[in-house]
Amino acid sequence: MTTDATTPGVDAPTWPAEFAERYRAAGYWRGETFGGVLRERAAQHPDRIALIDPAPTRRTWTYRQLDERADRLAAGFAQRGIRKGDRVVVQLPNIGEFIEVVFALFRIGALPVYALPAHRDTEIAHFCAFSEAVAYVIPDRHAGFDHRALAARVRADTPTLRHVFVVGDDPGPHTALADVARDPVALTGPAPHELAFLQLSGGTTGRPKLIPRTHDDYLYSLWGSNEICGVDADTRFLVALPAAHNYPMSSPGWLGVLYAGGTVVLCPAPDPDTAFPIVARERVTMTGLVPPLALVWTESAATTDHDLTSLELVLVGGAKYSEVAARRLEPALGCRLMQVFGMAEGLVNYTRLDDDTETVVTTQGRPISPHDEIRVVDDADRDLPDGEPGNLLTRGPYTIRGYWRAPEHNARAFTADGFYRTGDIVRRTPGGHLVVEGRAKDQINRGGEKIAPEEIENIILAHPAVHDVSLVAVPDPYLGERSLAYVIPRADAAPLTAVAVKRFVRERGVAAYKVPDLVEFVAAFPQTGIGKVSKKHQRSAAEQH
Ligand code: OOB
Repeated sequence: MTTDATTPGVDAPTWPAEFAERYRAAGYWRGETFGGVLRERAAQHPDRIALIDPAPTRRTWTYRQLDERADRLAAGFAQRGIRKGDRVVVQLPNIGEFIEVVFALFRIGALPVYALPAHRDTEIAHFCAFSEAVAYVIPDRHAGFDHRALAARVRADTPTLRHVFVVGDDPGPHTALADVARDPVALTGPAPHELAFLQLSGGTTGRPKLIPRTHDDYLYSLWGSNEICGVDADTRFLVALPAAHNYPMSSPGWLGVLYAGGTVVLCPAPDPDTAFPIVARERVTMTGLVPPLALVWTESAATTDHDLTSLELVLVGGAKYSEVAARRLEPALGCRLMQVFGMAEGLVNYTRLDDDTETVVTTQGRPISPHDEIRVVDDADRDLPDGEPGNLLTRGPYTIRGYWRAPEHNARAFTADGFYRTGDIVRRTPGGHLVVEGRAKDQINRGGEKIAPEEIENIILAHPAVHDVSLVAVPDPYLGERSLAYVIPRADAAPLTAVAVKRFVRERGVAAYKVPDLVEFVAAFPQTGIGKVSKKHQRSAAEQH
């Protein structure tokens, strides 16, 4: 057997053999690959529509066309030297090429690293350098930003990066993706137990971690989600959130819908003005939203002229959805609500279609799999009785056993027997549903977008007029949370303004959602008993905002 970067256990811990055998014996790991699944669906129903990209001019792909396109792009990538195990950072918005590119990479066994469209120099340079990426795929421009210039900067600093592929009319100094496709060639491809891609973690540390997912484990999370959500060949799923995020990818997401032979409808932006006409025109049956979007969809539905009657199910997750808001969704949108509480590391919980309304509006669901092991523990890892809030630990057939190339972090983020420390505080109801009560990890959840305070604190600390900084969450009626930077200025430096701090972060090149929403200058930080900054005190002080 050959060993390369796709082999589990090489760059990150993997499931011990006895667990892998158990998951195979239970029928969860079916021995399929993403490339193989698309090939099968194309053989089963070649002319069914797999993908619709409605903007700016409507384009469609049948299963046969998507399959052929993946083959031709894979041949072109392979001809340019992209091999099994190579990492390729993919930063594309919700456009058809995103799906084509990742299936082409799956066919080769090259690993997509999913960057979000909002990521900028700091994040992209890190993903490319840390993953030793050989290629980076971008749009020419998106949302007013020139990705070609960013790519040129990152390429100059990243010796491994040999190719930049550009979707759009003008590739600049890079290669047009449109010129890559070739006549198909025979490719060995990956085995089902091997890595399929690297997903991003929301993160709590200075740098986002990479999450290694295998074909076997991720495909199980897809068909497991499909069974729970009732996804089948008639499902028309709207990808409203960024397609690169784990939630719209797999809960049940565009990958789940393609697995089931349904139709994926891409949405360029998730606001009602953009999404509602597409829902109406394409007869969308299902979508997944974060709570702030669910709020605006619920409000806008009351006055819209667009016909939303095709909607059967809306999933809401990524951040805590308030009970009050949850109660309003079904009557407003005329469809079923399902809450989803998941994480890119694995574990996904759903309320069920046959749950009563109280359960759907007051809980965040229960795990996909009977083999998802759930522990709710105190700070000394002692199990707590049902009903008591505690730290959620989990282990199972689609939850990773370790991050990619992060042994020190893994020692903290996982127990010795392989449970992932989610950092979430939950309570379990007598019916086995989980209720998210809070968070122990140092993270800000800004309407589903995760911010690792340390990452932004490190940037602000580099400002010459800053002595110290602490980033905390402030409650927000719309987003759930926003970020507040408490800054201690240097006594000997010129006076600093909030605007200057925000501009400094923005100019370092990070995703806009990570720029502090609020900045407050203070003389000192509250301390814990052992002299560390007390974020708990800062958070409760911040609640006054
Ligand atoms: C999803 O994935 P990530 O990796 O961006 O974030 C995971 C974290 C969880 O650990 C939890 O802190 C929070 O997001 N979260 C929720 C939640 N869903 C996620 N907190 C409260 N209520 C919820 N319903 O966000 C994600 C991945 C797959 C499916 C859905 C969401």
